[in-house]
Amino acid sequence: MKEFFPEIPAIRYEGPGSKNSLSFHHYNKDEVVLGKKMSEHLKFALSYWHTIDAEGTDIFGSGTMDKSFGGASPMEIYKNKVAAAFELMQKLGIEYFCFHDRDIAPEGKDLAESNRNLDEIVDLIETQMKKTGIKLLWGTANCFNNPRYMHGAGTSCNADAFAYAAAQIKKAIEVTKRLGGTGYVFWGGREGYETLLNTNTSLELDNMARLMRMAVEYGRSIGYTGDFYIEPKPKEPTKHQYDFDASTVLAFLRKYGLDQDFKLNIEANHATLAGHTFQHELRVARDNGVFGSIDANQGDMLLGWDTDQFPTNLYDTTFCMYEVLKAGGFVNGGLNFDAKARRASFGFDDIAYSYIAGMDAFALGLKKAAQLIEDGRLDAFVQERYSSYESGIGAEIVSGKATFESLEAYALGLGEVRSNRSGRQEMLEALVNDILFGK
Ligand code: XUL
Ligand code: CO
Repeated sequence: MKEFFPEIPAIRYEGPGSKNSLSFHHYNKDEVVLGKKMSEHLKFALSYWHTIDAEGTDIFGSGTMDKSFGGASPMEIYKNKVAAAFELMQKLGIEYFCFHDRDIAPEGKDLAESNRNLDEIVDLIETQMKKTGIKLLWGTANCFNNPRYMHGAGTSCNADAFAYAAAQIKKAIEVTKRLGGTGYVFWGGREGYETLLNTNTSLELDNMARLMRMAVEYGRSIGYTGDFYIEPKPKEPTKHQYDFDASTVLAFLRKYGLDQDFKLNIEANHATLAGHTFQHELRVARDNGVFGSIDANQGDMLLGWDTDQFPTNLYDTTFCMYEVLKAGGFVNGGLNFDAKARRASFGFDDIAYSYIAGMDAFALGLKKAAQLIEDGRLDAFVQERYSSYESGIGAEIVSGKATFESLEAYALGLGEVRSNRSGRQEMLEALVNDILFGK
């Protein structure tokens, strides 16, 4: 069998002391952290679009990598991509993958041909999955690339585009179900607007909800039992994306009665584009019981777009895993590396270096988050900070017994509020540094 990545060996754990960059220094898949194996905590997934398709193009330049894997015709290329993807995942020890319909098979001259292409490739993927034990984390439909979606898909002003998107999503759900995927993602690729001057926002959002309702009803009718996710993003490609951030998405889901059917897929770079930290978005999801899955990457704080870099920032991976652990861990979700090597990191070995960097950063993040929790001082501080709600007037507020009248009487008796205590932010930041880098 042809080897597509001869420069990448099977990557093994060699421990923190190793100087071999083609080995894991922290990700030790069977190591137990808080009673569970690292691989079960982290559930790493490969993103097909970045790793197997993207060739390093940006708006100023063409590709710097060739991902045709020796194929000549489009179908031959996409068949080779399947073999390449599974070779890579096996070498990296990645147990899951994620794809859009158009990542895995080329579009045909019409929808019927596109569906046939998809079926042919899905046969190959299914065979590889059986052979390797690698699983599908989630599937989705690319309803943003083709010019037919220039005005959006579910939020298009053109009902034909809406219908086409529905047909594409129907097929993508069928494929996800066939491959045993445990998630189906809605990322609103062009679901937003460029100007309010030409936009009926109200109809567009009603229609988006209609599309999502149909997806859930159809999915359940064919026996798909996995999660449905929305992936918030505030902008790019449109000026304003409707799924702006976790809170906006929650309001949308609740307005349309979809909040029992959807969870959130939180992406780090999307969080920072919305002016939030990654941890903030995860916290909103956790607090509202809709934490589902994660697109693991990082942005560049000096750039205003989605750079989709591999995650290497240890504070971010630690606080991410802190939220994940507090949320009870992944059920159907996982950590999908929605990330790509930089355009100038064009070698196939750079793919290995990138995944190793991301996986090690999350392995360290997991261990450090577990230490923060086991250490207990953060939790104890937060609990103590709110202890005024455990007795007296605070307990009355929390239990719902307090009224404006009773609170006024209490406040009149106070004279002044003299019971505030320091928030001790700097002390807590030093505590985190100690746990991260202290020994
Ligand atoms: C785009 C993005 C997508 C989704 C899947 O910013 O994150 O790749 O993850 O459609
Ligand atoms: Co994403």
